[in-house]
Amino acid sequence: MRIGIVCYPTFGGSGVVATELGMALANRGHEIHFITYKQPVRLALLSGKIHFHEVNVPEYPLFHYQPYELALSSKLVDMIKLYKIEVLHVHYAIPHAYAAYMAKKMLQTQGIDVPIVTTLHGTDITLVGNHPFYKPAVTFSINKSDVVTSVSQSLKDDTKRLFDIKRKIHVIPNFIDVSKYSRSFTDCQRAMMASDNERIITHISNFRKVKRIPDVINIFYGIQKEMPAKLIMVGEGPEREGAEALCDQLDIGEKVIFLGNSNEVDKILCFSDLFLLPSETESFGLAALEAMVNEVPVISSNTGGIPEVNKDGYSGFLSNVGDVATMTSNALKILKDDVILNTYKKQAHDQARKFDINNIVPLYEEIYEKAYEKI
Ligand code: GMT
Repeated sequence: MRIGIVCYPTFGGSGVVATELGMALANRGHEIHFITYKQPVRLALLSGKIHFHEVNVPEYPLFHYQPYELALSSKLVDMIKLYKIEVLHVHYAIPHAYAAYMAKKMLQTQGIDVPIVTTLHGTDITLVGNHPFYKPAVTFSINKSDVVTSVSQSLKDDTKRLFDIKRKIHVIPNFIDVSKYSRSFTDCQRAMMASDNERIITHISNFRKVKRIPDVINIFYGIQKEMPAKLIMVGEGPEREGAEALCDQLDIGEKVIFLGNSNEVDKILCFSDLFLLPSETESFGLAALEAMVNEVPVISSNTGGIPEVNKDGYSGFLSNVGDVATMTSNALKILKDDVILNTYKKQAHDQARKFDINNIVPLYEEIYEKAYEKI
């Protein structure tokens, strides 16, 4: 099929899922058109099967806010016509589902009908979309999508609870390419980060409030009191500065490495012993899944969709949001000896295998066919 994909091209999970999905679909013979304001960060290679079309928003001084939705919907109209795109898949409802609906209506006036598949990712529902300033438009555009999917059962329940949605919501969990990850990864440069006797703890996120970055630091503070350890913090965001200050205050600055954004998280996860994800809310927790496939057990909160991914006492442990003491003691339980650690590492990988790309991508293909037939 010829499939258009709209997403945020940055480091967020929704953009990563959209990009990995597009690349997997191209490998399965589909023609993929990414339509977004920048080339997605994980999109390494363009080819005959993968195209990228940039949405430009010219600056005009009259506008206090430049109208991205307008530019996007116009670009969608042009690209759908030019490349005969058969299905449009938008990731993250705001403003993508809205712009897609506008494009669809414009195309209908020209006798073209293109189905819209909207995938809800999390904050578009639980944080941003739920704001009264956006809610009517978000509700409208979800209801106007031809097919709606969500990345977890928990997000589906939240959507039904928070919005008046008439559409059926299909749960299609996020996925991982298990074959890409293996411990035989030849470039695993552990020695660069820590000495042999140190445990390596990792956190990867966009450092927003919802990630509870101070909890990450405080859990690590408890760990390093009991055993030699390093904390690797990957990502950028508004909480980073405060996190650095907290490390300084706790006098653990030497043991915490802030790496900034990385495109190659597997190169960091390959030498990590434990992953921390104490988020306030998380519709899925793709970062945890990426850790698990790299044999890194996860200490997480038990909120949102995380329990659908991380299994308590198997791939790691889950506790209530903010329960730093339990998270710390569970982390120590896993880290205290090599035999236990290796058992959890293996179990984390086994759990991640359930989300293998080969099981999930065909579910999207079925959805596209259904959406196309509906038109
Ligand atoms: O976590 C974020 O703040 C980024 C956000 C995004 O839209 O990229 O992530 C959301 O979508 C990911 C992919 O489906 C999920 O794995 C994350 O759990 C979800 N984040 C939240 O719900 C906070």
